[in-house]
Amino acid sequence: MDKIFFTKAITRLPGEDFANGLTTSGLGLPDLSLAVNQHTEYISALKRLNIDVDVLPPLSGMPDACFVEDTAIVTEETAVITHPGAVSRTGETDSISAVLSQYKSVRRINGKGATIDGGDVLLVGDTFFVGISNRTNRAGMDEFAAILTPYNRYKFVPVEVADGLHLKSGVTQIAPYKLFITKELADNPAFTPYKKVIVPDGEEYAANTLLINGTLLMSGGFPKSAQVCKDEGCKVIVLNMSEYRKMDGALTCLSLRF
Ligand code: CIR
Repeated sequence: MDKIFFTKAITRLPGEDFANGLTTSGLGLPDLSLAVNQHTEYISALKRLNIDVDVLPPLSGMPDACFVEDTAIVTEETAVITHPGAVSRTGETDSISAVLSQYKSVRRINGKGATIDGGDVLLVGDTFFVGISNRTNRAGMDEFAAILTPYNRYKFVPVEVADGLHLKSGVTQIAPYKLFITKELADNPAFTPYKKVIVPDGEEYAANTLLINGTLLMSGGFPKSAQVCKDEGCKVIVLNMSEYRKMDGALTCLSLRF
């Protein structure tokens, strides 16, 4: 989820079975020791930005569990434990629920057939954009909205996700109310009220950025995207995400922030 100032992040190391996770990338098998190094760099970057980081151990038998973002949506008021849309990932949530309950009151998506992944949930101001994707359905969005509606604060806007795994594979916030967004999503009227910076052709993976305490984390290997964001006035840190990309993961997936 995507407010802009945070003090805390929860991450989880990739485990021995990381290469057995779900992927559509066709980029080959990830190298675990390189993935662990990239994870260390990610955590260092968060710490440099004044975030206190919890690093959880790998979850045995759950190769996608390092992508913690999908298991919860953490707001100022509460933590909503998701029901991930991939069956192989539903077992990841109990452990995250136990960790988050140290910090927040915890609610759970548990309606029949309701699925939602955190990667489909983008908060801009007080508006939650929820990707309706292969992982997140309307029942999941409706249950999520019902949990937060009593706080009388948020709007909920569905966005059909035609390309990419999650909504945030194609759009993230690079400055308050300013979106870095693929050409395809930019046409969606849901985003009309915002300033839109278009991801350069061929660099779509770079759309997933992470704005933390005034600094923008971006994936390495996408120089045009980094330049475009710098030209927009962003202070950019580039991180190598190659091994996570092989498993369809990106910057936001690797942490829960609050
Ligand atoms: C999956 O397919 O679920 C994982 N291999 C990648 C999840 C990436 N998560 C994210 O973008 N929030």
